[in-house]
Formats: sequence, structure tokens, C-alpha cells
Amino acid sequence: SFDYSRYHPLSEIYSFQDMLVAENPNLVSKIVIGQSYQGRPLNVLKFSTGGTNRPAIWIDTGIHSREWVTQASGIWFAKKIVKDYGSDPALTAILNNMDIFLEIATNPDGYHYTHTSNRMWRKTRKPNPGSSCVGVDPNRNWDAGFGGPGASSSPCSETYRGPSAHSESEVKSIVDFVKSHGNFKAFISIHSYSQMLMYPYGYTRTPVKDQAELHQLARRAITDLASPYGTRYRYGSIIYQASGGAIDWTYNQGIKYSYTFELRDTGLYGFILPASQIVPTASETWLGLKVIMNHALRNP
Ligand code: 0X9
Ligand code: ZN
Repeated sequence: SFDYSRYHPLSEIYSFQDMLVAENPNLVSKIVIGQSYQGRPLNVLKFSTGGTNRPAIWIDTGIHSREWVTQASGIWFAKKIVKDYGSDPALTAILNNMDIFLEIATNPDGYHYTHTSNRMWRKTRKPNPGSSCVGVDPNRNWDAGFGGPGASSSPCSETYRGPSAHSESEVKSIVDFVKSHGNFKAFISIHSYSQMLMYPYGYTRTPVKDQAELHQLARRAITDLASPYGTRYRYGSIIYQASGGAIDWTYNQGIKYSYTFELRDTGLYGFILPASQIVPTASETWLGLKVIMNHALRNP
């Protein structure tokens, strides 16, 4: 069966998703929200116990392709949800009232490329006209302070913002999905590394209206996250300035509980985190996610 303590190529993530749906048809379905630049499906797992257009939680992993512990954690979260529904009271209450949407391979072209050509690839794989450099940073491409500080206008930069907001189909597909759904209460975008939990804004130093609540909730989330292994997180709004980020856009869309996690570690292994740390990382992160999801449930 599936080995959660190893890193898997894209084809195995896709087959894992289909297997999970086949084994849990009453709880899990797969939605294809679009396709990548190279034509790969952008799959989202929907965990739902019924209702129509229930208030919902969004979780994405792997928008930066080299951050392998995030896609691996996304796989582990998916399995955890089907395993714990009906036995974990907190998760059960969440799923009895809300839907969870999970995009594991959010940048599939990039992820495939990290397995075949360049383990350290971060961006999308769309060519840039007039440049030999490929790709756009999909966390600088959102229409929230697009083009501002903390993003580059140079196609060769790792933080290239792209020619225009939502130019990347991997971003635009989420934008269209979130807008058409219209009932997301939390949007959690998972990165690595550096052990930080951030909330908006990244593009301006002006505090968000909900700063106090988001700050306190972040503190509670990282406290639970630290409980099994003592993993220490920093938390706050601007830890460093970055414009065009996903959670700034979702917050401006009215999704109050918008957060970015940066998972393990703090730099010893960085993006090349040993596979032996996948399950510990995913399981501690799950505790932090539950704090945020539970709060969203109780504060509609
Ligand atoms: O810079 C990013 O896109 C994210 N970090 S990463 O090393 N994974 O690339 C974090 C963005 C979060 N927002 C702020 N920095 N405010
Ligand atoms: Zn990242």
C-alpha cells in the first residue's frame, strides 16, 4: 500500500488521489479545476458529508514545486481526514458542517520538473517570451499588490511576478474556483521551509482589519503544532515583504482566515528535508490546521 514516509513522483500523487476517491466514495471526490500550462490536470480533493455549497476550508500544498514536504504532507492530510472522520470529534464536527478542499499538486509542471531535471525548481514552467528563462513565481502572481515590493519584474528571477496578475493558469484556476464557490471561510496555503505561520498582508505594512484575531489564532495554532515534537514556529503578518501572494488576494476576497504555513525545517536541510521527517512534519502541522479549521467553524 501507499508509503507516506517517502516522496512520490507526480504520477503516484495522481493515482493516490484516485485510489482515495475509489475507497471512500461517500466522503471524497475529485474536482478538476483546470489544467497546468503543460496540460496536466489541476486536481482538488473535496471532502464532504453532504449539503450544498457548505462553508468551506481550502488547503493547498506544493504551489512552489521544490517544497516537497508540503505535497507529501498534503497526501498525509488526505489520508488522515478519511481515517479520522467519525472518530476525531473536532474533525467530525468540522466535516458535518463544512467541506474541505485540498489541492496537493498545485504546481504539477514544476513538481514533475523537480523529479526529472532540477530538484530546486520553484516556479511554473511557462516560457517567457523574449527571455530564455522559464516560469513565473505562482506566489507573486495574484492580484493583491501585484507588481509591488518583494516581487521581481525580471523573468530570470525566482520571484518573477509574471506579465500580469493571474497570468498563470495554476493561479487563475484557483481564482475562478474560489470566486465561483463563494463560500470559503478559510484559505491555507502551505509552503516550506522556515517554520513560520503568516497571515495577511505581505504586500503592505498596513495591518488587516482582523489583525488581533488572526494573530491570536496563529499563536494558538503554533502552540498545538509544537505539542508533539516541540517544533518552534514564528508567527505574524509581514515577516518579509512579498507582493502578489495568494493569501493577500483571498483575504481581500473576504476570506478572513487566510494563512500561509512554512513547514520544517529552519535551514539545516531546507527544501531537501529527509523523508524520515515527512510524517512528523505532517502530523504536527495537522494539529495547527485543526485549530484554524475549528475556529472557522465556530466563527462563521
Ligand atoms: O515567499 C513566498 O512566497 C513564501 N515563502 S517561500 O520560501 N516558500 O517562497 C511565503 C510568502 C508569505 N508571505 C509573506 N512573506 N508575507
Ligand atoms: Zn514556497
